[in-house]
Amino acid sequence: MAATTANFDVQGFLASRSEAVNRALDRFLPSVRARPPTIHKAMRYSLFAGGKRMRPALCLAAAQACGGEQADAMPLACAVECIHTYSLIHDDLPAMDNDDFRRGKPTNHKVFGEGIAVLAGDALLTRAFEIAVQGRPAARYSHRDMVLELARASGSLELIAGQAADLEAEGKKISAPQLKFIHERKTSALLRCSVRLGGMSANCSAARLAALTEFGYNIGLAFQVIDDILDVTQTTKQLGKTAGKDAAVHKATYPAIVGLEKSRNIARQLTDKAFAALKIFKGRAAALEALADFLLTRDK
Ligand code: GRG
Repeated sequence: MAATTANFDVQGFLASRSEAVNRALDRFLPSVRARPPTIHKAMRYSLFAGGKRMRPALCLAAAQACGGEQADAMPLACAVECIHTYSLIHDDLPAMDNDDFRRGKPTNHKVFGEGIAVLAGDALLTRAFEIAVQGRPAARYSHRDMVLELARASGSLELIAGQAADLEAEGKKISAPQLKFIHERKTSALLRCSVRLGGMSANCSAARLAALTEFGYNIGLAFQVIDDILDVTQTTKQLGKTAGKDAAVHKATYPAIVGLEKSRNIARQLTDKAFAALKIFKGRAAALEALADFLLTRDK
């Protein structure tokens, strides 16, 4: 645990930021009365199904570390959450992971059918870009920079690359470096993008942006290692999504390749690297440190 983390109320931070993010998302999303209502109901169903809101919280915490205003970071925080939720809806489809539960509820396609679930994901992805440009640009970072950041993180060299490589690895034996390639893209890219956007909204210096990039990269990798550990150690009820799935489909994961104990050590080491990257903030990054610690010790 980092020195400043012990006194930080991370649960309180997450609760207050989630509330603010949910209010903003509600404003940014079309009403369920907008025609045709089904698509807007489906978008809102998954978005408000109760995720942890880690990416927006990280975005807002990064803005805070850089001395920024929450209001300037909020559209970017919401945009990232929309992209994340789209990726979950599509990942759960029968053509991909074929899952029945997500965020403790039946998956989007189970409720609305596959066609609408595909469209709800598409609509959340495109809405994200509209939302991202609702805020103020910063002196060093234009809306173009922010949109590029989001597009790159979610495109075919990052998030989609990770998902495609993951799909292709199914049922195959893959090496630890191949697994790291998948994790860097499938999970780390969007987490890294979240903190970078928070920093950009606060007009951070190039050195601080580099520090946030290093921090986001490492917590992103740690996040996925922990996710894989939880898939083995927790129940479906606890996770709100199907547990034990990785082993059932012989998915390559860190616990499968190096075992649970070594996986825990890897997550710890990655989190330590993330902490080290925050030195430049000289104690102003308490929320980021606490969130990294929370991610490491989370149980769902
Ligand atoms: C379909 C383009 C496309 C990408 C899918 C998100 C994803 C990529 C796959 C889902 C499976 C998975 C293990 C992804 C890695 C990222 C991850 C751990 C997502 C779950 O994030 P949480 O735990 O979810 O933050 P909540 O529901 O709390 O927001």
